[in-house]
Amino acid sequence: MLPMHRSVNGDRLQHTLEQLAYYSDTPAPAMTRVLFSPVDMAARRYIRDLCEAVEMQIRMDAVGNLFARWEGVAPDLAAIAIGSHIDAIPYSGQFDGTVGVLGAIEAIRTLQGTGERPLRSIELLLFTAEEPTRFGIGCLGSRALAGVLSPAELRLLSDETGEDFDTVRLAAGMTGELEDVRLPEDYYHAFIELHIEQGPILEREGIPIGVVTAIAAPATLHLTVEGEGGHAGTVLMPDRKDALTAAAAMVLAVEQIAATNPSPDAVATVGRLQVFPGAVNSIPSSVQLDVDVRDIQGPNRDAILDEIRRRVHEIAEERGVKLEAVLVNCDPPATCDPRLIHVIEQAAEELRLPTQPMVSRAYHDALFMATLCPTAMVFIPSHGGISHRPDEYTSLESIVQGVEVLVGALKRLAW
Ligand code: HGY
Ligand code: MN
Ligand code: MN
Repeated sequence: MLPMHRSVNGDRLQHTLEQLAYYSDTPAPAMTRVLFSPVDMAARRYIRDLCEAVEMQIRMDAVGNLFARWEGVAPDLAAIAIGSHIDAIPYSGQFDGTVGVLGAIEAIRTLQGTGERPLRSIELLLFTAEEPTRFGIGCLGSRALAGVLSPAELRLLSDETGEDFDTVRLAAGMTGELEDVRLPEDYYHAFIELHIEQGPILEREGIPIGVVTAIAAPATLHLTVEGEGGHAGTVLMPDRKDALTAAAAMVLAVEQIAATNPSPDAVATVGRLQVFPGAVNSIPSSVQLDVDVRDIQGPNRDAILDEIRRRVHEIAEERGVKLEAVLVNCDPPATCDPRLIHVIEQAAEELRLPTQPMVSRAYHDALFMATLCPTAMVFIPSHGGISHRPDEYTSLESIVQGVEVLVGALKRLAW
């Protein structure tokens, strides 16, 4: 029996978005919320309080994934999972991830308002560290849930200060065994993630709802360039092995390889570069840089990665510097479940909301949840396609529409 429900409470949802935005290490509208930082811990506490206030059973696993369950009348049936992340890269926006977490809570509150309990439990998932900011790898929590990141690999992770993941998570109160994080394949019946598009298509086409069919394949290459340091005044140009000029040539090669690839979905970015010793009058002796490479087609992404690795080693050779290239992650793309896509399209149709099937060029926790259970994503428009910037914006109307579709999908899946 599908419960009739009142529509989503937009004011309440707006309030929770504004409250969550307070927890940032940079002044509004820029968001910075890095894994297990004090603002991240306070934001997690806020989400917990919201869930506890609406009779959801809460648990936290050893890596900090938060689970809030609204128990169904048949608790032994595999639950329907919904959710996203609340961590935010430095100087980013207020909507990436958060609309999927707060929208999920609002969807559950809306359904609770019908006075009817679902057959299947509905479980909110707040994934730990979707962003790679602190430990250099994205989707840390969903990888661990899906067994893509093993306890041994988790123990090898360390941040820029040299603190290892295990120490940091225990200090943050994330107790429990890393060996207990992985979920069995049949643990969830389905997973749906509501997320901003982070691209221009929906707004440009005037379509309120995107239904994701596939999620891009991300890879990250960590390069360490070792040259010879020295005095900026006394070492003459022919005698130099400058690590930074070599790294600069590598950065331009990365851009050139992706920009000239025939695939329009091929992208490659160097977003982080650290120079040592970093003195104005000292020739850089060492440079660390991270290369983010993606394409919707896995094989094409791999070909780009191979070309980049070949070219940067060539540049190192030409310039007489040493190069170490470490592949941090190289993930397959994900395909969303056709039946879930149909459920989302039906829910949108019932609301008379036009939909557009589309690929996601950003990665999401759904990329790894898709290895655990049937998975799909609902996109809502990003103004100007802007994301990972303080001026990231999605209207409350669009967010409410996304949550209404999520409610419609849950009515079809959990009852
Ligand atoms: O980088 C991404 O695609 C995601 O926003 N973390
Ligand atoms: Mn992001
Ligand atoms: Mn995100």
